[in-house]
Parts: sequence; structure tokens; C-alpha cells
Amino acid sequence: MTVPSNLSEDAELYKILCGELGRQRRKLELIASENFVSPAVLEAAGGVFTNKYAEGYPSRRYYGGCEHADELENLAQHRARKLFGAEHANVQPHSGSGANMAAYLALVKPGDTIMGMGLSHGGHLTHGSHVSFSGRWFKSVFYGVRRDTELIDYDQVYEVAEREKPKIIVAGASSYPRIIDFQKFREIADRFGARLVVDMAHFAGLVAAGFYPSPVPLADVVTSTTHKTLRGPRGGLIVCKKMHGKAVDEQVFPGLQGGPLMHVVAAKAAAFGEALEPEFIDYQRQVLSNCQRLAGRLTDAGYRLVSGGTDTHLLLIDLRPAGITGETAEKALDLAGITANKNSIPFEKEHFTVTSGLRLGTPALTSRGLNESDMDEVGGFIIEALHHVGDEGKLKKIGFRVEEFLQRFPLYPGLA
Ligand code: DSN
Repeated sequence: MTVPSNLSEDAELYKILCGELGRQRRKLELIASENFVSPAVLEAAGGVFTNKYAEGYPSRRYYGGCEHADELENLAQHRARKLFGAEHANVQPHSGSGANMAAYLALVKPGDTIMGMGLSHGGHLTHGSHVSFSGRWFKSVFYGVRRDTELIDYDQVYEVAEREKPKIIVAGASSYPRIIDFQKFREIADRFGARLVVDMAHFAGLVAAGFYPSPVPLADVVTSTTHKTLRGPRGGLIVCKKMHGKAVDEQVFPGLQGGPLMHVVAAKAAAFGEALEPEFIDYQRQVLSNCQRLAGRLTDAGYRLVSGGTDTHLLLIDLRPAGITGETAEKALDLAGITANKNSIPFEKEHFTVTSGLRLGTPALTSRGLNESDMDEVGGFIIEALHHVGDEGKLKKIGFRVEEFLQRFPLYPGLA
């Protein structure tokens, strides 16, 4: 589980791994979709299951020697079902994109219409963007947020669904800081005979801990990644009603994937186990408190947050009043030891490589042990860095102070 000493024989590779560990330790990690897994999850992901082929499902494999792979996958499925109160779980998707692909293909056919949230309004590439499979294989139509409130425009969801009669409505987002009303989506889907797919990747951990309404009882299929608020390994997950279980399983394997990454399934099982513990609720509560505190610090300093604030683990700064772009801000913060990502904002006018927004999230720093008062300091570093865009010397000096600050929060002290 360490940056293994065996790798020190391979100096070229070892240097890269140590470089990344050092970067993670030295910088403030504010990418809303990232997290720091526990040493147990790290160990499971680096374990011997990486050696095992296990195409198929428990007791229905295409390889011998799968007795422990069966135990493992049954355990991961059981924990996922328990965590989300789901009838069926598939723990094999390699990613969130793959999980979405399997979900769509389980419910409809290529060429059918799907409706998702527009990318700049907070949706994800796989919710219908023309550059992803979702917009290439399906006819995609979109809803978005209202101009005045920057909250999902449920009237528009209704109108587009009425006009386009999508076979699937996708709810879920990558940069929407507010709670989504799944009941409204269900009603609209039922009204127009659509299936409801919820992509809960960003807020799955909040759902598991009871701080975000669960889409599981309402949606036909719920997809997720396991590495964001859920704090597991990089990977995908699908939970759904029993009636869709067979179709989902068939789309994951053999439809879209071959052998599951059983070492990642082991790490998912470890993460789900952790998420079932009471401490996980405390963790998610802290994620939310930290995000509220950071939002307050930024707002007090005069920054405008999209939708006026946040109910979740993430917030989105509208940088236009500050006269800088997302691209500039991301680069300046990076020099100052702060990792975040530029992000389009609703009704964006900049190119998607430039953007007018900056997305920040608190799951990773919370895993590292930061609390509300620490977030005041984090907010201070961000504000100072944004005030000194273009001043490389000053930004680097902030970076040294960030590094010193983070020494109070050791990350993976057992690693090389
Ligand atoms: N790319 C992820 C994010 O950063 O939100 C979503 O999959």
C-alpha cells in the first residue's frame, strides 16, 4: 500500500509516484469530484485481486479460481444495496461514464431521445453532450437552470419533455450546488412515459449519509462513481430496481466491458464498509459545514456564488465581477498551492477551455481533517491568490504558506 519499495528499483516510475504523493500532500485539494481514500481502500486497490480474471457474475463466471472473487463481489454488492437501500447493485462499471452508458442501453435503444441537463448549466458530458457517446448514439435534448435563480427550471424540464417525448430523463449534475428535486423529475417522467435515470456521482456520499434526498426509491436506475463524496476508489456503480437488474447486468458485461477490475471491486467493498459506519455521517456533516463556511468566507469577500450559495459539497464562483476567467484563476491558484478547476457557469459566454467560473469542493480537505475554522484560512488563501493573479512571485509565496499550513494535516503518514 505504500509507494512500494519494490518500485524504487524503477527510478523513473518511482520518481513520478513520489512526485504525485508530494503534490497531494503539499497542495490544498479543492476539486469537488476528488477525495482522499483511507489507507484500507488504498491497500485493497493495490491488492492481489489485480491478478484475477472474473468475467461474468458471482457463481456465473467464465474462469476457474473465482471462489474468492465471488465472495468479494457478493460482499461489495451486498454493502452497496444496504448503503443505498437498493434492490439491485452492479459494482463492476469501470467508471461513471460506463455506468451511464450501461444504464441508458439497459432502458432504451441507440437513436432514442434522452434528455439531460445542459453542460454549462451543471450537467455532465454523458448526459447528452454531442462530444460524448450520449450525444452521438442518442438524440439528446436539454434542460437547464433559470436565469434569475440559477436553480433547475422545472417548468422547462416539463416543456422540453412534453415537446420531445424523451425515452429517458437524466437528473444529476457535476456543478450544480443545490439539491435536486427527484420527485418532480419522477412526476414529469411518468407524465410523458420516460424512464428516470439519476446520476448521483457527485453527491452519493451525501445520499448514503442521509444529507441529500435519496433518488433510489424514485429512479428507475441510479448511477454513480465511487471516488467522489463516496470516498472510494476510482470506479463506477449502478443501483436499480430489481426489474432492471438483468438488463443492467447484461449491458455492463458482456455488453460494454470484459473482465471486472476485481482489485477495484475490493476497494469499493472497503469504501462501502466505511460508508456504513456512523463516522461516515460525521464526515459528510463536516463536508457540508466546511462548504458552507467556505461559501460564507468567499461571499463576505465580495465573490458571487452561482445560485447564491450551496446546499452541498461544492460551490461555483462567478468570476465575471472580479474581471478574471476560470482559466486564469485555476492557473493562479495552482501557483499558490491550491488545486481547483475552471468551470462553465450558467449562460456561459466564454469558451469551455476558458470559462467564467471556478468550482470548489470540500470532500478531500475534510477527509484530511480540516474543519470550519481551517476553512476560514483556506478561504483566505484563495482570496489572496485571486487578488494577485499575474504576480507569480506573490502566488508562489502563498504556496509556501499553504504548504506550511498543510503540515498540520498529515496525509498518508505511513507512505514513503
Ligand atoms: N469529471 C467529473 C467532475 O469533475 O465533476 C464528473 O464525472
